[in-house]
Amino acid sequence: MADQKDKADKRRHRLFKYLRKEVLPTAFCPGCGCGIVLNCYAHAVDELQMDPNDLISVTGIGCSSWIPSPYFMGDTLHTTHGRPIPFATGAKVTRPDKTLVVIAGDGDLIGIGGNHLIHAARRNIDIKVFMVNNLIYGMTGGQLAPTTPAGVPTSTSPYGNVEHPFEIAELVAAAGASYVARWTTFHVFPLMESMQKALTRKGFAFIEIRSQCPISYGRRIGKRTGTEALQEYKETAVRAQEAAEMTPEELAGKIVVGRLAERDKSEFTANLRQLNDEIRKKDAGRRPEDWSIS
Ligand SMILES: Cc1ncc(C[n+]2csc(CCOP(=O)(O)OP(=O)(O)O)c2C)c(N)n1
Repeated sequence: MADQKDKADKRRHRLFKYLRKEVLPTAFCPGCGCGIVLNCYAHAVDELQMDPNDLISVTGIGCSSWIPSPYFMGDTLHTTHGRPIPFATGAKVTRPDKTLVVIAGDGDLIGIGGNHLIHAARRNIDIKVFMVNNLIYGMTGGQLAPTTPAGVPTSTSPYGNVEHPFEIAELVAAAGASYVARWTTFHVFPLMESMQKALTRKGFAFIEIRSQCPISYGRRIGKRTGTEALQEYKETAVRAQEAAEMTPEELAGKIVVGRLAERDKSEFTANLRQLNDEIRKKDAGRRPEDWSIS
């Protein structure tokens, strides 16, 4: 028993170095999934034995944006709502030696920031995006998001949502990302392994993490606790291989989890650097009056 406690203490102590202690405990609501995602991220970095100083974690605005900033210890950029991907792109272009990680919400990344997400996937920029999808705008009190399921009442659709939600992981895969997966906060070990894969794989990597928001979302669908959401994830998750054999009717109400895409393609910032080097070599010694685009 004492031995077990000792091991647990050591582990906790090891993971503490990834947290900004001066801002703990977190401000997340009871039952929120953001703490689970933070835990998985710290474990993923720890198990890879990455130096947190080699990481730049970037985020936007929202509850899930607090996972990297202020809670994760390391270099962080807390940017404006919807814009973490452009900031991360700039950082990657100027500091290709760093691993760029974006952690933000569905409102941030596919609501206001949707265009940045699909174009970063298309360009295959070497940044890792972990999107916490709680199906709502959590921080601002539960407004409709582009991920909110049809029929669900929200503060801006009190009689129920009349829109169709995005299937974001499938959208990002179709846009050309080199690695795409979906997990939930119930699937902590596969999620952590998937984060490790994303962190070590070159190119644009995207993980959609279905996560619970009992306060702004759960209570509107009669699920007021985090455990009810985890139970739902456990019961409705279907592995991608199994889902491939199922009909759309059988898949209704299910969450397809696992790896959804993996492909090799050239990476944007490397292509950009190579082109820059070639042009510099070619143009060495040319005077401004010699410039012409022909
Ligand atoms: C330009 C701009 N528009 C709107 C807002 C208000 N706002 C802050 S957070 C947020 C939504 C957050 O939702 P999400 O990204 O899903 O994160 P969550 O809080 O659910 O984790 C909005 C609309 C803002 N801060 N800036």
